Amino acid sequence: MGQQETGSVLLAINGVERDIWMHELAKKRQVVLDPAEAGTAPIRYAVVWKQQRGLLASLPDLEVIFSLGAGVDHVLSDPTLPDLPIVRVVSPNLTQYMVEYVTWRVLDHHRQMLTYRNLQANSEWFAPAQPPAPEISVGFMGFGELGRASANAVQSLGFQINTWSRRKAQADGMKCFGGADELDAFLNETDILVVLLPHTPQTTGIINHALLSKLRRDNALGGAFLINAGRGGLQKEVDILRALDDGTLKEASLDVFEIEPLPKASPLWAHPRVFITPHSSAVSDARELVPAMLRQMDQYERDGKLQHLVDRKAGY
Ligand code: NDP
Ligand code: OXD
Repeated sequence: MGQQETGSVLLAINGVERDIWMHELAKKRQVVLDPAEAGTAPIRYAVVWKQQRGLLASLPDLEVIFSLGAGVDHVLSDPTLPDLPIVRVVSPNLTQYMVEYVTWRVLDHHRQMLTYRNLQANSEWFAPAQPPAPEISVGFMGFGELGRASANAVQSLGFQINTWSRRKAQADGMKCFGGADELDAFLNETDILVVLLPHTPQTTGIINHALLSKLRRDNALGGAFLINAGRGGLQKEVDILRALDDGTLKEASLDVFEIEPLPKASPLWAHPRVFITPHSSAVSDARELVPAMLRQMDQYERDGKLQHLVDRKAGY
């Protein structure tokens, strides 16, 4: 097939190192960073992360949009977005990274890392009581690709698992809740809350003080914990700070923020019971993801089929 038929790929990624994506895509396709560079070759595909508003609508030959991430709020927030299929990331590496992050944060809170740090700082030889994992429940808000894999890993360590999703799920040995009607029951039985929801109009600001106050605090760890690796738009940071300071929350691990990078002036940075990572819980690796995108382009050209499509109506 000539270039005229296969067309070009527009790489429209912002806030991410471009060279590696360019390098990997260029192994098989003509790649352009600006539509003007495509010449007469139609731009049939776009690989995007936080693309410029209006850019995709200006491409008359565009057929498929590939998101650089698992989340697609950064694509869908463009009000001029053309009505085309959007492929999101579902990949073993990304899932593995998230499983590791969630397991790390759950164990860190469960094994009282902050308490030990403080004891060490004071050269104190003291072992605080350690509740066993089966006495602690970890609740997953969002039980999709990442939530399910992370919950399986945490379950294998012996914790009780609760899940909450839009449609009630089924999973061996886990207590599954679904929809708005069952949210309070899910929270009331959860000690450590792990948030792996997408950011949609329905989930914006869902992690607020009222929600956090429904978590179980009279548990073996003496308080409730929050781990958010979903999106910053899910959380109200003033509410998280208030919840930490009034005893509603004991500790929080946050990987995502309302504004990223997290502004230097944010009080979250210095809070002694907040653990911050810079949106790095699960990273998109071009060396794994680009071959998968290229395979999808080839498949699409053979039979029109695509995998991991976003449900535009549901918003994820
Ligand atoms: P999936 O689409 O596979 O799963 C999403 C889950 O959220 C599903 O269980 C879905 O319910 C549930 N959900 C969606 N909307 C609602 C709602 N209104 N009420 C209740 N449940 C809802 O996504 P992934 O697991 O692949 O990824 C989840 C998110 O993780 C991404 O959208 C992204 O924002 C974030 N992410 C963050 C990364 C980071 O580095 N911090 C890296 C990768 C992803 P149902 O099962 O019924 O469809
Ligand atoms: C993603 C992310 O959505 O990295 O994949 O945030």
